[in-house]
Amino acid sequence: MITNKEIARIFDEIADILEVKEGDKFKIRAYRKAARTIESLTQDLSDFSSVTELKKLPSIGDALAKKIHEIITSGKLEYYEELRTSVPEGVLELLSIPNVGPKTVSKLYNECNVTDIESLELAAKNHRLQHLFGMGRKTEERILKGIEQYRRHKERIPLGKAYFQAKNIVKSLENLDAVERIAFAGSIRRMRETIGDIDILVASENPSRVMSAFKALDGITEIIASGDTKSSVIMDDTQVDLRVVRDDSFGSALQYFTGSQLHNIKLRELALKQGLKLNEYGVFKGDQPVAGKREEEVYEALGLPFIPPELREDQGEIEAAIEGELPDLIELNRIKGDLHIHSRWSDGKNSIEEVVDKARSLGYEYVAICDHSPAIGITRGVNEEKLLDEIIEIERINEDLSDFKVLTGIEVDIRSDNTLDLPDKILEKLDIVLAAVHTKFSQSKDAMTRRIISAIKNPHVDIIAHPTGRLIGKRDPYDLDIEAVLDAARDTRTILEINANPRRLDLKDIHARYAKEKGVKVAISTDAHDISQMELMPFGVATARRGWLEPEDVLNTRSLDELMRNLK
Ligand code: DGT
Ligand code: CA
Ligand code: CA
Repeated sequence: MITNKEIARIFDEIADILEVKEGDKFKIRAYRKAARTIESLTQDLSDFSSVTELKKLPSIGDALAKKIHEIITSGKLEYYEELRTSVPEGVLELLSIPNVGPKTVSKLYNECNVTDIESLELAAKNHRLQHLFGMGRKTEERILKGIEQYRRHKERIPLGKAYFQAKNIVKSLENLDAVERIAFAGSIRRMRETIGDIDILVASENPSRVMSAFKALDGITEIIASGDTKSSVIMDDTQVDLRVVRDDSFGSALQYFTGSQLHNIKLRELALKQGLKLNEYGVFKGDQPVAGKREEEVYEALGLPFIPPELREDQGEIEAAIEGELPDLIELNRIKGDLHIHSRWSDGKNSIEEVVDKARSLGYEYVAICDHSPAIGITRGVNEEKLLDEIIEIERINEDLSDFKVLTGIEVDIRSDNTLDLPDKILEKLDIVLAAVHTKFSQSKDAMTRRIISAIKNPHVDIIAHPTGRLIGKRDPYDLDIEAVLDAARDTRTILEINANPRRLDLKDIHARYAKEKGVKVAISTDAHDISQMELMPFGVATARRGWLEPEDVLNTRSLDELMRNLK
């Protein structure tokens, strides 16, 4: 069934296109007016059975009534489909840029050969808009700003950024008297690597109090929707949705709004099969609620164990829950040490002593100092001579430590000619060797796969760090035959890293799961260049959980002795 809102959007888009094409002013106005009428209607247009009935609506004449009738009976509008093909898609996309209206787009398209966002950006940067039709420098700047804003909103936000933002929002609201419970929902609770918008759920008997506190938070630049129980705002370029429910349905609302949508669909089907109804208000047998207050109850009512949010992607978790075969997921408190940390000996900010203090405060039993080798071009990569000094320094530090151990290590560069940046005779002196690619990311898939496998086959390399080299939202992973890499890792007992930095999360969740299936172990490490980054471990653990990993799949859940036995 097509909604009024969708019909209104089609009419608005028709008006936009006509405007770009410098069409008839009256016609354009008629479509806009009709769109507004439709939006404010209380009845569904799809309930209107005839053109005559539709014509009775204000600002809907014969032609528009016929078009609405066509949409509700056939699901589409031929005139609109045709019109859309008459203007390049890139031109229509220009209409989504803030500060750029249909009139401007019309001028840009008809007089400046602007056909998409890229050509508009170029024209504005080269100041071609000013002299072409008298736009001021200010207008050009406004357009460039609009483009930037549009691109930002189109992109999904890296988990790392959204997570800390959401934490701050929760912190600002959780102490209000009106707030009984508060939690993340949506993709941020599932810890997806990127987030479309932040969803937060509150239990309260006083929703209006919660809403006004929410809308008064610092950093809000726009209020998109403001209702009694749901509001949406833009805060620091990110959309934040806040919903308020009663405490007795908080569990079912949390289940519902955590998603994913696909997980929920499957769960609802399962409920129906059992003669139950499942929605955001609870689980019902007939009209009788059987669960709702706690999320665990919702799963319990369906005869299932609790399914951790990180698994809720409809990737077999409901089937596994039915069979009693859910994994016993790894948890942060099982991590006994961080195996990839940079110190001041290369490009890290802190001394090894500071790293040790931080590691102990996190409850760890060991850390590995793995500074960079010289090749990657940073000014302070450690060469052979420096590395020998660093080993001596670490030995000295270990002498003063009782229940803690600093492992000597390196993050040796894998050069594009498949050789390592340091000779075997020094690598063999170290407790742990990480190898990683830092240059020439554009090699062919074959070449890159060979390059990484050659490092995997080195008898001293224990771990491949950030195996696919991606930077989320910034740099794509290099082309790699992940299957061949996993096979080589399994055959040589080489471990693959899950880099916990939320900019990397590399291996990513599905690759981690694939690694487990192939019998390859992972190490979850922060790659900290500053001791504060050692706190990013939870993002790596979340990625491992999304990959269905259990404590035994992860190297650094091992005690020091066991760890040493697992290294080459
Ligand atoms: P995102 O924001 O794109 O990263 O992904 P989510 O999963 O946070 O999606 P969002 O914010 O649109 O909605 C939050 C949850 O609400 C979603 O995971 C499942 C639930 N939900 C239930 N029914 C629907 C529905 O009809 N549409 C959508 N979009 N979400 C629904
Ligand atoms: Ca969301
Ligand atoms: Ca949302």
